[in-house]
Amino acid sequence: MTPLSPASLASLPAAVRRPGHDIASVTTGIVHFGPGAFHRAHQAAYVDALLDSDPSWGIAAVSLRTPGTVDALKAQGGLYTLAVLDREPENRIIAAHSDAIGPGEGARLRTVLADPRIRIASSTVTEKGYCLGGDGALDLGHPDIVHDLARPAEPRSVIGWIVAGLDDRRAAGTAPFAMLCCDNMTGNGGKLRAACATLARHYDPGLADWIEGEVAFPDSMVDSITPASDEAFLAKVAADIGVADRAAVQRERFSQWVLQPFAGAPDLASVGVTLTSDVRGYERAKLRVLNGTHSSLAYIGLALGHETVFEGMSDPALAAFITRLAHDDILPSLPAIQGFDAPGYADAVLNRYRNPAIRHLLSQIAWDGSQKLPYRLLDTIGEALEAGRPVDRLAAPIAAWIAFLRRKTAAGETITDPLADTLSAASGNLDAMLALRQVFPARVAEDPRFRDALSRALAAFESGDLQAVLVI
Ligand code: CS2
Repeated sequence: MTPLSPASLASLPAAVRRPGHDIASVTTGIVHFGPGAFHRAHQAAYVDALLDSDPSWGIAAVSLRTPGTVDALKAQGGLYTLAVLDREPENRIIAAHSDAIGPGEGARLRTVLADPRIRIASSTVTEKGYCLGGDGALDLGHPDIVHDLARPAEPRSVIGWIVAGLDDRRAAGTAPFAMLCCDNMTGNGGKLRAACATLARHYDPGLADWIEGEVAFPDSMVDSITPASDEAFLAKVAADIGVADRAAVQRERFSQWVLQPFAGAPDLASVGVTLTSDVRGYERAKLRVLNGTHSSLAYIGLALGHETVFEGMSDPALAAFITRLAHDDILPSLPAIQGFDAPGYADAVLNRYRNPAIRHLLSQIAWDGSQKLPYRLLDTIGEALEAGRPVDRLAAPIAAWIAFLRRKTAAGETITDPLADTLSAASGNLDAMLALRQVFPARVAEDPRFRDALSRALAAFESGDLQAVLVI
């Protein structure tokens, strides 16, 4: 089958939405680390629309370790299909990537990062990609950071690359690029700034000061449900559009990007980005309400034998539990934001899970629990304990996670998590789990109210009496 490319655009069915700009006129203004499905479905869709009015913001997609996406983007002239799965489905061709940099092209990346035309660098490398410890600060013992400290000119981590890129620009007297972290972490911009400054300080304190003082690291909240692209999905896209597309992505129609304003930014508001200095409130609401209930659905739903988010929400007892968790336990932990209807937001989020066109695997959401749960649930639990609110319901998904780790360990199955070996070894013993400070903050782990609630819920999961959990 012919691959999708600028040359094959003309042959696509009329219903396929084409780019609104001249692809050949686009130049690179953004370097993006981690061009996975989420980036291609979310940020790139905003940039694709932005290019219609300003072609100087094309994206260079960087993936130095895994070649798949970069190879596909190169072969397809940067084009791919965004399948919007909703009541009114749509196939839209995204043409936001003007360059792609893959394994073995580190020297070229260095040159691109130094180019003054690059005004933004951004990243979606998932929580674990930032090499942070349990306290949210750079983990100086992380093997990639140990490497980058020893050989800063040949970085391995994304932090090392950002610092090297900024170092070159400072040396050349070029203004820094703004660095946009687009991952699901509380205070993501501030965390990335601190991590970059920490690494830089180890070999050049002047650079560290410059990074802290001169480089913008806006906080952001990103949101759009984007299931991974599997072979069945790619085959459906090929059948729909009549050409092969190895970089196609799928998502719901809903998409939100809330970003702190920064100097030199393009007109992102014109393409639907919300620019506000109060990103924290949105970020916290999204992480706790959406990602918190998502992870809860994943671990409890898998224990109940469900496969997808839609299936989990079609189980009345589980859906009722998740609804109580959102309204009664998570919402009380959110600060009031002016004009923000928190209960309405929670209902809208839960409704998005009931989209029958989206097949979002619970097993995908269950990846990397050690990296996700601190932001998604443990912060909420810590605040509930401090305020004297009950934590019985909130402890249930954590117990479900531990039960999940035990099942995987017993079955000899792979746990997809950077701490897999540690988790596997500790999961059999609740005290050993609670002692993992990379995951459980002391204020949560050492509180008997949490420990009791957790061990009661875990006992229910172990005995298979899941109804006892779902009626909490
Ligand atoms: C999900 C997120 O995989 C996961 O852990 O919770 O990817 C979620 O779909 C997005 O954050 C939605 O914006």
